[in-house]
Amino acid sequence: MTDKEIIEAKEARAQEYDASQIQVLEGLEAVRKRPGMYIGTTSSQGLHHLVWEIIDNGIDEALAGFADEINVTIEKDNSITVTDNGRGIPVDIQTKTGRPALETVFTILHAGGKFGGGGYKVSGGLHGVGASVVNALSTNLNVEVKKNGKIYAIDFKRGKVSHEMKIIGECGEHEHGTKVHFLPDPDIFVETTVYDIKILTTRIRELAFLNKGLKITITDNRDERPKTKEFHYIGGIKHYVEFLNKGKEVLFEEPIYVEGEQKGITVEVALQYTDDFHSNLMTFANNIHTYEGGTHEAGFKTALTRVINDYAHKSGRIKENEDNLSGEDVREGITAVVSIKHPDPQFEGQTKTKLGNSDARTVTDRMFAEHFSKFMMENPTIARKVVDKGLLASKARIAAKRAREVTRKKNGLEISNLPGKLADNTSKDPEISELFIVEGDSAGGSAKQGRSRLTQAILPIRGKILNVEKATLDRILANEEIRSLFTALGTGFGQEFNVEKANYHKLIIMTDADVDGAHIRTLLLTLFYRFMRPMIDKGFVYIAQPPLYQVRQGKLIRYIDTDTELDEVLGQLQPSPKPTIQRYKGLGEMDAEQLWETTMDPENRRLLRVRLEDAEEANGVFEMLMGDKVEPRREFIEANATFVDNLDV
Ligand code: TTJ
Repeated sequence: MTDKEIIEAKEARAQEYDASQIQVLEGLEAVRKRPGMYIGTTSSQGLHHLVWEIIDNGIDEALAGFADEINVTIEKDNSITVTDNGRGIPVDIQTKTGRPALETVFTILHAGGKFGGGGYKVSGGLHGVGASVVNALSTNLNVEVKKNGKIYAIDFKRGKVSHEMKIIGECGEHEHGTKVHFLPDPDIFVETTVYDIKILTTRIRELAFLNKGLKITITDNRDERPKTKEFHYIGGIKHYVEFLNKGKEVLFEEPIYVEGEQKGITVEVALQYTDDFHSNLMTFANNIHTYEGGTHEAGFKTALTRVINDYAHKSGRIKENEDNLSGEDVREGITAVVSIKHPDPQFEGQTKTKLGNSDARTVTDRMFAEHFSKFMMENPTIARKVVDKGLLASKARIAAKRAREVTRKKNGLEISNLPGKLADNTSKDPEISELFIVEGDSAGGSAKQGRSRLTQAILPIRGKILNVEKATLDRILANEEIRSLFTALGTGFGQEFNVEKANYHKLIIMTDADVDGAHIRTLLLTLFYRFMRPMIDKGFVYIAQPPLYQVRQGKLIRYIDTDTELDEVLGQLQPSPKPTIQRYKGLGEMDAEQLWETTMDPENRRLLRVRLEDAEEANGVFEMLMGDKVEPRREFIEANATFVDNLDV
């Protein structure tokens, strides 16, 4: 190279560097301008999303086989520290940018996980690329990397380097790992910057179940005496199934667990049967809960049905001229977790939680069928119980169908035949129509008087509704309250259920703010979870929030939700004249006008939208409270003495 060429090359590199720096700043500025595009929302959910983005990087390193422990800490100031014991993010200078890889990971959009070259075989499809996004949305972010016997550190403020990477100390020659500490920016997360230990713990436990052998700890340094909770499951999802079935009667003690790999796709399935009537199937792809199912779920279901039918035929439990068991039959009472890891997962559907890869269907089907049929052959006692359970379900299904046909003819479960207690609204437009399900006839009366007739329909229900977890289909269908609800809703029931036919796009549960109210709400949520799931998926289910107190001072009236707020307001109202306080023991104590003002008027009311996770949780709580076993129930009530009272969904 001539001198001239060398100078030209140098200039070109400098220009390239300038260009890439501008890109970096523009990239991270875009994240700060439209955080929703990168993390969905800036609500509490978005705040927690930051943690998942960072943890996912550690999990990728664990899945690649280089880390086996991740520690998560909520610091006193609601900043988060995540460490892993992996290889440590590379610190060498990249030729293209002239910057350390460690810097680039946190400043270039989409540079995560795959960190220039190498790359991971399997990585979280929704996450795992977001270290720079977290950086952009944090007032402070600090990283320490241990490798090569040295400790490297770099600091950022709102995404920009504030202290360049340097060596800050030495460590053992074979010590290695990454530590990331970040403080979410309150200018971005205006709603809240407070982390919820329950949300973090639940997902961390799930991640530990889904990645067997990986130890994940969580510590909350905001506590006076912080304790570290450790999640570490050698048996992975097998323990997840045991956890889900805690307190239930099981058909056989140890969950069936199968695992295999094909075409770079690993498949794990764990399952166990309980004496319940419904099925509890959870599927995951690359650690992401695929609520909407997809190809892996379809593959599993087909294989399950096929293998059980094959076995039933071979063992003579189903004769040649008899019908096969249906998919629903063989899934009755099942608790199963399907977890696959795919090199290139395609997520589809409304909430991007439906797996689309067609190879996931064939591989899941084949792997599971192969292992499961072998298991059935080797364990004839269990196999027979599984088949008999399916046969019983099939008989019940046929009986229920007959009962349904008869009932329908007799009573007409049709839209034209609206239940007597329903006070329907006048508009026929489902989009603006709301159905209030109201606890008790007296509150129902007030609601009917106070409502907006055009948009609000009222359906009073009396007392406790049926325990759908323990009832057979024909009993559920015979239940008056449940029939009224489905008839009013107009969706049909069971296999005929069609959410497109819903007469109301808001289904609002309105129960008392006490233990009984919470119980009825839980019962209703369980019913929706089991039999109207698409209504929840579409975000059509809500919970009304009646106030707890009314405080009146002369003409001034205030409605109040919590005891803390009551104290505050009373403090403000001193000294004269003495305010009168009314505690609402139930909705029935409010007159029509008060009920409208506080709980029904779209201008003033605060509705809580029920998410699938909430309903799922209510369902779990419910099973514990209503299930067969007494011991877990007592343990639960003791541990959650106040929980049921403010079951916060
Ligand atoms: C990449 O390929 C070469 C060796 O190091 C690999 C790597 O990046 N490892 C790595 C990254 N381990 N841990 C991380 C990591 C951990 C946390 C907690 C957060 C982030 C952003 C990365």
